[in-house]
Amino acid sequence: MKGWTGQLLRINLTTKNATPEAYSKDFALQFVGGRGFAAKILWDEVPRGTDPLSPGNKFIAAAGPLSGLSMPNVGKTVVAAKSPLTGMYGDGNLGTHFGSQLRRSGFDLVVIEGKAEDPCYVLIEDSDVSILDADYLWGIGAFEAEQKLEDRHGKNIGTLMIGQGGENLVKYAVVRSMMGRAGGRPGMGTVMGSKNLKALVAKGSRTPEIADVSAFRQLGRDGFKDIREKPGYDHWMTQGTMLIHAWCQEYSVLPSYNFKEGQFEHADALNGDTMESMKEKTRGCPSCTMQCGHCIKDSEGKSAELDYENVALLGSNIGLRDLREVATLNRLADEYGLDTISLGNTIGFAMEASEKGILKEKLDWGDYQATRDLIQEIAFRKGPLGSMLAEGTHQVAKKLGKGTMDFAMQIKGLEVSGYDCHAAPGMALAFGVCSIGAHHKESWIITYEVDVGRETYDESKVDKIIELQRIRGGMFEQLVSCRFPWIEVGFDLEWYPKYFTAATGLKWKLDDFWSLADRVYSLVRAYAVREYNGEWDRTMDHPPARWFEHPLSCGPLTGATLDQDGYEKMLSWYYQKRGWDDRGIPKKKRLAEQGLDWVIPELEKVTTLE
Ligand code: PTT
Ligand code: SF4
Repeated sequence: MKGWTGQLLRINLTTKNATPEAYSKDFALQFVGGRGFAAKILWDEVPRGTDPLSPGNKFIAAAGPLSGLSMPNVGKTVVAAKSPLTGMYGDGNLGTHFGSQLRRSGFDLVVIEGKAEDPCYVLIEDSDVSILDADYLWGIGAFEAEQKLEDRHGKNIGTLMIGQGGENLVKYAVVRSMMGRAGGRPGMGTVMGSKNLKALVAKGSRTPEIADVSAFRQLGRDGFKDIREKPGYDHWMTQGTMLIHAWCQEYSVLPSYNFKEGQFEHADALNGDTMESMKEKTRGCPSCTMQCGHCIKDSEGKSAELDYENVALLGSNIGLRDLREVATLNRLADEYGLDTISLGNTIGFAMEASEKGILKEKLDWGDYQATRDLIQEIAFRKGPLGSMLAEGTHQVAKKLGKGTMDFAMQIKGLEVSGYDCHAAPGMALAFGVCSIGAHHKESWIITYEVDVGRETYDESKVDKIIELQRIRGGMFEQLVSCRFPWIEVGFDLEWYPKYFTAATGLKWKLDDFWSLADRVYSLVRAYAVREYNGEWDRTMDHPPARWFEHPLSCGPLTGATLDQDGYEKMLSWYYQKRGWDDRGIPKKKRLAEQGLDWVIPELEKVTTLE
């Protein structure tokens, strides 16, 4: 098998055993890498009802068949586990040398099981695996921990680590790497923390074997050149994801005041131009010519990286108007390893609950110092408020009651990313049916929707959502390659089957990747249905009540809300096109067509299938 190493590394932290395992060719062909590998293993090996924070959960870091090869933007790794935030399959995709160093050690993925008795970290050096004492790392932030690991194991290592948020089991703790990369929104860092696992380090010396070395080398060179010559490339390099900020304000989708509004009166102070005027450097993932991490000096004089999502959720969504202060909050989230999107949502929710007198603590919109303190309280679970907010908005709203669920901006437990949908039914549906909760990563339909007409509830929008899910939530997550070359500068999708063929020798077309994506979508959905244990229905795919019931009160779209009937109509189309029943559960026939008949007996233990 060329392209893949054909090996996974299984590490049990309870027994301290590390075992290399050959995986089958069928596993490689059916699931390819990244999300596909992780979903299949979690389905097979983490039994229904497993507590996500128990030793029975598994933490997986998975590369793909292109990881570590000389081509654009493959310096990423998928981290996955059963999520403590949603109770379903969860994952994220972050920039790191870890995946390529793991492959250079001879493995495509690592599966961590059990729980260490004391804080530890794992060092993988080719086939040598050590479980080491993490006493000197536990309790410190992700930046410092990374520095210490580099001091000890050298500069060119691949690392995945957690901050104090993961250690203290904040439910939305992420995995960190490279002094600025973060991934695994649905609590993948929390799962590491629950295993007393501070970090994973890999350094390898082998070169992954591929089918056609010279063709790959040429394609790699051509790909980098093509990206740099794209007409949008120079523009992208000025602000990266922050380019979208001004657009979001213009079209009333910029989350403001816990998604009450889609415009912010101080948006100019937070937008990409402001960021650009303060920019001190750029950084990003390995093997990337599009470095999108733009850093400014924060309000405490330290360097902090800004992305659109971070600025939207820790800026306008909590009523904060100073970009350097936003940058400080962003840096703290990075240091503690907390997901900025869930954090900004949770704080915005708490501010609104405080405004309404439901929370007794006083927490005003835009109060920087109170927010700064609160982030620390959340990371360390200090005090009743910090500890409560560490659970995420869904759990907090359940606890508080009094109608707070209506403005808890989450779907299936995962907080909504930075696009207000009062007047964007397509984007609302994209959040609603995203396989891991309300994330924009799978189907970012918002710019398309604004172009074609945001007031319509059309079947064509549903088709677009599925098309984007196949590309973004599918091919890029299985190949573990950054989607930005394609979506941001127009790098043609046809490059990817070419890279895949040169690596593996398999002559796949884009359609083969779409079938793969559909298979993994059905599997991840089946996983969710299984874990809901018979309680699953279509309301799980509903966005927060706020977008239906509380109209925008400012800007050109004042009065806008979503229409419930229109939404249901689109949701039904989505289910029909996916081959799922009207509860959103995959039908037997579709599962069988997708080669997933083996999930049927397990699903039938919790529900009836059509
Ligand atoms: C992603 C989510 C995003 S999506 C952002 S900003 W974005 C937030 N970034 C955080 C951060 O930073 N620090 C922190 N403590 N928490 C953060 N939470 C948020 O996490 C990221 C880029 C970005 S920047 C995006 S869109 C793209 N995402 C990709 C993806 O999901 N798949 C893929 N194949 N390619 C992608 N390319 C882009 O990568 P999650 P990164 Mg991230 C500081 O993983 O869990 O999906 O969360 O990986 O290396 O930081 O790159 O406007
Ligand atoms: Fe990483 Fe950004 Fe480059 Fe993608 S474009 S690989 S997220 S630095």
